[in-house]
Amino acid sequence: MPVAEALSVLQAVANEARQGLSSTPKTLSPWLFYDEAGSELFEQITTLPEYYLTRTERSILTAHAADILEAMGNQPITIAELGAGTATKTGILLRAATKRQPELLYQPIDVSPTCLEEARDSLESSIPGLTVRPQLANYITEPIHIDRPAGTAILALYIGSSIGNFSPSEAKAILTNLRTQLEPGDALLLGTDLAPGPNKSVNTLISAYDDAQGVTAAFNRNILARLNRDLQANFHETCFRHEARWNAAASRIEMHLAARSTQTVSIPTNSTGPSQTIHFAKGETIHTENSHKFTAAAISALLESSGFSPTRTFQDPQSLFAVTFSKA
Ligand code: AVJ
Repeated sequence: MPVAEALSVLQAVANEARQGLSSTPKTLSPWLFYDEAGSELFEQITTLPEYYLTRTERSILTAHAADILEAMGNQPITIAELGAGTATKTGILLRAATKRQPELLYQPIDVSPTCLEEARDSLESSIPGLTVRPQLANYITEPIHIDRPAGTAILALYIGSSIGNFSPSEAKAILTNLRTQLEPGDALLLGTDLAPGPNKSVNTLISAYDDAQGVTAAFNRNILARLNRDLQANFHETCFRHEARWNAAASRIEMHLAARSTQTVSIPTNSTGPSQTIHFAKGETIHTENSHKFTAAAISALLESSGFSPTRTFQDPQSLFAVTFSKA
């Protein structure tokens, strides 16, 4: 049975486009990247030589899956995941958990129905004892609900540096919202990309978001293609240049799409609302993404301010990425 996409997704796309493109500076929300084409481009990004995040987090999870599950104690667990995507890295933890208990419920929560279907199909067919119950939801705009099978503790996952997309106050709101579903004995595993340091240059960061093959540029421009597809807008994607900038003051990579020349774009009247005309000056940008990079102190402060008690942090030897285990 396919995971049904609500009609309201189209309305949400339209609302974002109308609001973000009439703001100064112009913005579009990064969740708009993840339609079918964008989700595929993101999967490609995760295999790029410059994009160290995914493979580094995978190596941390592989090295420490047993430690993480041991930190949950002896009670059987259920695993829930915010922003699960295709959940390829999650398989490491799911497999390790099914070795400790015969049956495991996994609840991936995501805005992409195609990713959720792929996750369910590939995980259920490869991990005996696993039941996948996908939830198509936007955990930013909707309250979260996690099912708790009788007698289980919840291990909530928010990995992949997804939290990096949000401002500090939004990040706190997401974790506080998640915390309402958790009780003593439950835990959160948070994956964060780390700020530049002795073994990590700003250049390493910028290259991760501006790869030589141009996959990230295509991913960024796909947001315009999506508005063309979903709302019949008429963006000329190639008239916008991909830009990745390091904003040191905010400790974040920013992605922008810069108009190569003056542009006028229209979104016609359609079922989602009235027509809109958008003007771009030469060089004007649409800010499409923030990807925050954390220090160890910033991770602890965020978790503590959201009602969690961080107890262990796992890192790769180069301190590129961190996975933090916190008790509820
Ligand atoms: C999926 C939000 C973790 O910020 O690194 C990858 C998205 N953007 N390349 C990130 C992304 C450009 C990614 N996250």
